[in-house]
Amino acid sequence: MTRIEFFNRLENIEAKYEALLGIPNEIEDLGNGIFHRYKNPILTAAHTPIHWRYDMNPSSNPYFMERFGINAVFNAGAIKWKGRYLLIARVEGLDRKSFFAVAESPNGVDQYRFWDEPIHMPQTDVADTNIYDMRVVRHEDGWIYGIFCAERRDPHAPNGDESAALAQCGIARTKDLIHWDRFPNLQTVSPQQRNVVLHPEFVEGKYAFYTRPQDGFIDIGKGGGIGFGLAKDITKAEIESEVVLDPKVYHTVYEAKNGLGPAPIKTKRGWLHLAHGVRSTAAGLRYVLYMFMTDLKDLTKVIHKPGGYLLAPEGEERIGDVSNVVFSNGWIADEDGTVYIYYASSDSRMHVARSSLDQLMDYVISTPEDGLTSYASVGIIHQITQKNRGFVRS
Ligand code: M1P
Repeated sequence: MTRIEFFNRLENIEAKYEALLGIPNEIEDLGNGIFHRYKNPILTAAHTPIHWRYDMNPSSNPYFMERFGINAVFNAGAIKWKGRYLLIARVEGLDRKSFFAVAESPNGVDQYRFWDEPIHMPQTDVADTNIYDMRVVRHEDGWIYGIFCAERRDPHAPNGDESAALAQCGIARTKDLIHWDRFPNLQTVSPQQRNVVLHPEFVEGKYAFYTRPQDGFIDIGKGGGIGFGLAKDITKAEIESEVVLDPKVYHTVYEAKNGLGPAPIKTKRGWLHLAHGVRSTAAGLRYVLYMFMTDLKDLTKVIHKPGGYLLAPEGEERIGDVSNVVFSNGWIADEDGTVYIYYASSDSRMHVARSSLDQLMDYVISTPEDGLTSYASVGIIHQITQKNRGFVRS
């Protein structure tokens, strides 16, 4: 490749990149009354900066080839920061290792652009192999916390088993989203923890965590459900006892397992929660999003829970590295009551849906609960139908 060809290729790649970042997003028509999806994914592997991927020097990269390829961008935490809508995304290289990187948008729905460098997350004494799925929590102690999964090979794995892993909850905090202090991983009685979330307020003067106790990396074993526990000291957090507040239930969308999404949003009626539920199908696992509300005083008491899912994979969302998955660990409740729900599809890309606090509260409070039988479902339709029969359109 000549020098001219090299720089032509660079310019073409830069032009294509800028065109991608400039595509305006459009909201879908009609929606379902609960939320509106936006049509385009907001972050993909192609959104990662060119200078992360290419060596731009013709003498060391004569073919202008990618030197560090990105496989996917997904499962992003979210926070509004200095008037901008930030995602702290899970970026996964071709080498399968994930890391965190901040991407910023002026409006929360398009023009997402990554900051100059990924986050340099410090290691603890025991090195992680992989880190992912950060929940970003503005805590009332004044810090911004990143709570994430820190994974390494299971130290007890037999020789030859190169897939047995140990998942723990990593804890780090920051004031500027650039410099992070890392603390030891959360200690609980459960051998494995993924999908751990920090509650934004102190509870009984302690740090409160939502957990997901699990016996194995893949096998739930005797664990499962969304748990809750308190830790005195965030710098060496330890939960002595966990209470399961939202268990998995037979023949529901969270039959196989579940896990909390982002930190809950406080409303006048209760804490609004977004979670993912998983069930096994003949085509593999299916991940959907669902919601519930907990009591303002007793955080372990679920007071409202609509039946079924809020959002399930649709269209191209159904296809990716791990197909038939939607997963959320970030949402932003704006000052005007708008709620942006950030979700990933099939472990491949990020999307956004728009709702409002009023809509989500109405959805959670007034949607019938899961009756747990076909008979009960028909009963709900009967009630709605009867009500409609007596209603006169004016
Ligand atoms: O592949 C789907 C998701 O699987 C895991 O979620 P869970 O722990 O509930 O099974 C996570 O590893 C998540 O990153 C991934 O999106």
